[in-house]
Amino acid sequence: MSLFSARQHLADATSVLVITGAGISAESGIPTFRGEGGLWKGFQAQDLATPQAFARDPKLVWEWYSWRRQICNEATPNAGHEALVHLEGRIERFLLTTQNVDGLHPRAGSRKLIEIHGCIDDARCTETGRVFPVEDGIWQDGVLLHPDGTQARPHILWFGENYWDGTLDVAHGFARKVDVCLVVGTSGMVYPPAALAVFAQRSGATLIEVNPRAGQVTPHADIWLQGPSGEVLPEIVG
Ligand code: BV8
Repeated sequence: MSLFSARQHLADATSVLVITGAGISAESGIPTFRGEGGLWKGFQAQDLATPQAFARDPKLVWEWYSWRRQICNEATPNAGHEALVHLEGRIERFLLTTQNVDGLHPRAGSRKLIEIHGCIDDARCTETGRVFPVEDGIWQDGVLLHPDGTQARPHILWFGENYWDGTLDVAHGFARKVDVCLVVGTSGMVYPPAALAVFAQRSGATLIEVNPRAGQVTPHADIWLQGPSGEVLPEIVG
């Protein structure tokens, strides 16, 4: 019943907001943050994904991101990523807001996309704020420098950092008027993005969640499709 109902809502929708988290990339072999074998296992978020951690030990933080970047670059988009590209192609007003930094959505072909936490393939000059591809940087003693020799950091939004202009505010504005908000593969632990789905629902959207396990969004979902996104999304996108 839920699959049919979700498929019908998406078939009738003229505006859809999709919010994804690490779970959509699990079937591509990229560990999630908080699941078994997750990225945080053995590490603590506050030890690595914060400005304080980078100031304390930039080499360790670069090492962690280099290890993750290799995993991401070796992974390929799965049927869930591809289903969202198909959905984008047939919905008049569409926006995909991802918390993921793995680059799999753009590689799958998603274009109406905001990577609110940045992308693991990008770095940012700490002096000028210029964003550039990590591959164009210069590695020196385990830390990356901008081609002009100035220090750089991963272009990733860390805990305790405010969202950049044009990311969460754009997603929030879009969420004010959507027929469907589709939440895929997120525990809903991270704020403010976690509040986006409920905001969309309160503004009139039908809230559909795709996740094999219940999380913070599930109690609010109008429809909870309990399964892996690589299997469920192709079923409901039609
Ligand atoms: C901010 C980049 C204003 C880094 C990330 C106390 C209480 C509440 C909130 C706070 C608090 N203290 C501080 C805060 C705010 C804080 C926050 O939310 N902390 C939480 C964790 C307690 N947020 C911030 O700091 C944000 N900024 O608030 O600005 C401000 C300014 C100054 C001071 C204060 C506030 C910035 C947060 C951004 C952090 N950066 N990513 C990196 O990637 O290295 S967040 C990080 O978590 C990832 O981006 C990740 O995507 C995100 C969310 O995690 P999920 O994607 O949901 O991943 P997770 O493993 O948790 O879940 C995976 C899900 O997939 C599970 O549900 C699982 O069941 C499911 N799944 C598994 N397999 C599948 C599947 N689903 C479908 N199919 C499958 N096959």
